[in-house]
Amino acid sequence: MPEAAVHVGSGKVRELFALDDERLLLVASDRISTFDVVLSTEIPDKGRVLTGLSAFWFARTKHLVRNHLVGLRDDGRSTECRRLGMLPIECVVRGYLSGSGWKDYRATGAVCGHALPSGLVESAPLPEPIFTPATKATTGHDENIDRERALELMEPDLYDAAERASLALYRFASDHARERGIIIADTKFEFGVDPEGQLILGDEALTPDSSRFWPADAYEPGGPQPSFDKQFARDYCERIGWDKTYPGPELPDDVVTGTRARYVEAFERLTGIVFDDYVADPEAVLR
Ligand code: PZK
Repeated sequence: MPEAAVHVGSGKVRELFALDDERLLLVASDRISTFDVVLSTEIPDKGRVLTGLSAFWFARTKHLVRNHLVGLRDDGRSTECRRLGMLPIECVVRGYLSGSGWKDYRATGAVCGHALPSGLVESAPLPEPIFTPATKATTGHDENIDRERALELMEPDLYDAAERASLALYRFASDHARERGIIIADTKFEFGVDPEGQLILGDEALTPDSSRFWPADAYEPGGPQPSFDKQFARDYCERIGWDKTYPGPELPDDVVTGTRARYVEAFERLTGIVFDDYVADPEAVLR
């Protein structure tokens, strides 16, 4: 008999369990957060979409960097992974100017020590993707930092390896996504090291929860862009005048259905796999 899984952590919409000393189980729920609040209404299959997408990218980027994936459970929402020592920074790559990157640029003309050309507008493409690390906040928002600040927390060789791997992963995935009508504006990776000190990609990767996915056909720099997956839910929240404090509103059925369809559409476009085929056999994304 295998030992029972021990709960070791909670994210906003995910749970983490220890299977043994070497392995963890990452479980993605159907919860959704908008404007930083987790809503009481779930989006059916959202956890499966994110788990399947992440596993798809892990399988296709092994040539760029090793990753923690051991296997997918039959439920399609649970990932068995290697237990790592996690790095103390979030590894963010930005190809477009949005979110805190846009805020920092507007205030200082730079993002995380990267001086940028003047005159860029909100959501503009950057001349080339930039690595913009952030601290891991336990409460509130992550803080953008530069290389020097990051090196107060970790070894330069490991930082440089994480930067190189992050940029390579972003270039690979953003090219793949752009050919399928999705702009990955930015994305966040979490790396760890194995007992041999090797850099390993962990967490979820290149999902709509860890990235900004924009529909390419609506892309119009000069302002904020619609989110590929969450825009129906965000529009509804704006329409009813919610003040964006806890608790959030319940979502009506048409908003739930529309949001679910967008998650499934992102999955099918990016993986080329019919979502029902993934549900029938999650390992379809690994082949
Ligand atoms: C790890 N998190 C974040 C995610 C949560 C918390 N392979 C790994 N080894 C060791 N630690 C982690 C991982 C991974 N992935 C990830 N915290 C620790 C997190 C989801 C739910 F509660």
